[in-house]
Amino acid sequence: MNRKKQTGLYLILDQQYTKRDIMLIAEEAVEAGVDIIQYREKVLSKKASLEIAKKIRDITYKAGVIFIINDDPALALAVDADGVHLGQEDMHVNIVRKIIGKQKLIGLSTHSLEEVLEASRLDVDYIGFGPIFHSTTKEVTTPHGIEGIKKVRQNTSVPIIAIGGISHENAAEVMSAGADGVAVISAILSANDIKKAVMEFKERIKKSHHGL
Ligand code: TZP
Ligand code: MG
Repeated sequence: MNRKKQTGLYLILDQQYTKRDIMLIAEEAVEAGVDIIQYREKVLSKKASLEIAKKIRDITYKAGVIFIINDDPALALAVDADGVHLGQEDMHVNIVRKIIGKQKLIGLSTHSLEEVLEASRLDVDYIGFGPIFHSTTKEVTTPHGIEGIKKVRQNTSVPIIAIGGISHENAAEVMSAGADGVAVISAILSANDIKKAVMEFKERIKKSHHGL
């Protein structure tokens, strides 16, 4: 399952953003057809996050859903996740590649065309690009908008996962502008019905010109 194509709906699970158990959210999201799940943990101990990561690995593995660990190559190896997601302030891609090997995915967050160009020269499997719109989850400066995605698309052949304020209403437009996937936090974590929210995203993505 490693290094398979990173496209579609990318859900970021971070317990900080919901009162509900993220393992239960993972189960529902997987049942509803999410394509990629990232586990992001900035509070818990390594020991506690290992237990959660193991469970989400189990849930995603059975369903063939790509599982990415945020910013922790050791944890990714420990649970045999499909890859690691890195921010600009995290360990360098080349070092992480040495640690996790050739078979696993590396994603890198970018926030400007310059960072996208830099990332495109590295051994990354996808880039996160954003914020596209204003986000209530993360304080953002100036969002790049649809025009920003188009510009980035013209300048890289690396798969682009768009992030920041992605909703049911704008997901298709984001994909049609050239994104390969959309990364979502609040539009799914704050939904009353997780399955319904995931399925609605999948429908909208399918209807985009990108035609997944
Ligand atoms: N990076 C740029 S915006 C953002 C991150 C992690 C938050 C995205 O969350 P939401 O709730 O989908 O806008
Ligand atoms: Mg990080």
